[in-house]
Amino acid sequence: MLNLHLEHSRFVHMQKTDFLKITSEVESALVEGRPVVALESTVIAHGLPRPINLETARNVESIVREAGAIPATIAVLDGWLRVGLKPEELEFIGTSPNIKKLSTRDLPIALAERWNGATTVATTSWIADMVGIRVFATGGIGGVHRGELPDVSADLPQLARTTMVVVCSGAKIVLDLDATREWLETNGITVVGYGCDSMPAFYSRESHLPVDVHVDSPGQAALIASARWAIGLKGATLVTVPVPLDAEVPNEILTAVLDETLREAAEQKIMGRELTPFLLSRMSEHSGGATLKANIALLENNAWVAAKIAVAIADHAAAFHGSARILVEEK
Ligand code: PSU
Ligand code: MN
Repeated sequence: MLNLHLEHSRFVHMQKTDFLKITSEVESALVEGRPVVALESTVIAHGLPRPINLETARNVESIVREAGAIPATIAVLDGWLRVGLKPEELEFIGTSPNIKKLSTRDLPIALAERWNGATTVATTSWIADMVGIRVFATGGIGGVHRGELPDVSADLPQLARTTMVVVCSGAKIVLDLDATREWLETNGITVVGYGCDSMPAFYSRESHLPVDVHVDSPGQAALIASARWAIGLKGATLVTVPVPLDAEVPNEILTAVLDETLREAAEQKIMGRELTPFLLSRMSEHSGGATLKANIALLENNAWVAAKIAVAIADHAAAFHGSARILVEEK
């Protein structure tokens, strides 16, 4: 009894710094208010085939740098929340067969049990928010899956809890896009179309679903996000960017491979955390690599846009502070 009590009180006093390691490069950028872009690791470990996964992860980091920001790839290594990875650590995530896919519910277990794991959109945005990173680039967010069970990605509630700019190409066609769009609206997540009027559908540049606003520059997106921070409104600013034109998957190919892929998942009873990686890899096989090409192109493009938004936020931070629009009515 006594032991248990002592153990308990020790754990109660644990803090986030007991579990968190940030590279000095990312930390000094954050301290000095320079632009940083968070990147997820599930796409590296489970979203893309090898060896193009590692190549893409490296390219995405370089693109963020070229655009003027510091990349902070996030993962869990040996039970540590890691913000910013060394090249050999990135390689480990991209090549080791024992990297778990960690969503929100898994995070405490991963820390306590000292796992190695890749972070999803949900966990990456949570960790990024905790350390004060404001912009996060990914491929596509999770959403409401099709099918009978209401399988809703933890990405959605996490986006509602953290005030982060999340740059993505919408949700994947394998999801129930209408239900996903409704969920975002209900939960107060602002959907920004970056050069588009409809919400992109990952492999497709367009969908029948509206965005809340069309912007044409990183500065416009940055201003919308900053307004959100200024008033303390929780939830993400979801900046949706269409896949580059030359990598878009034609509709005929998409509809053909989609039916086949969803049927396979149902037949093989693929569920839970396996479902999204399964759907992505089967679609790529059925489309002769067309969806994979699109996936890589949009990841790289989103990294560029995210970095430019991070730069705009950093450039204007001082100005926003100085000119906050608090109107005091005069008598
Ligand atoms: N989109 C991709 N590749 C991916 C994912 C999304 O193009 O690998 C990953 C992201 O990490 C996202 C996760 O958070 O899939 C969603 O999985 P689930 O539906 O199990 O929540
Ligand atoms: Mn799920």
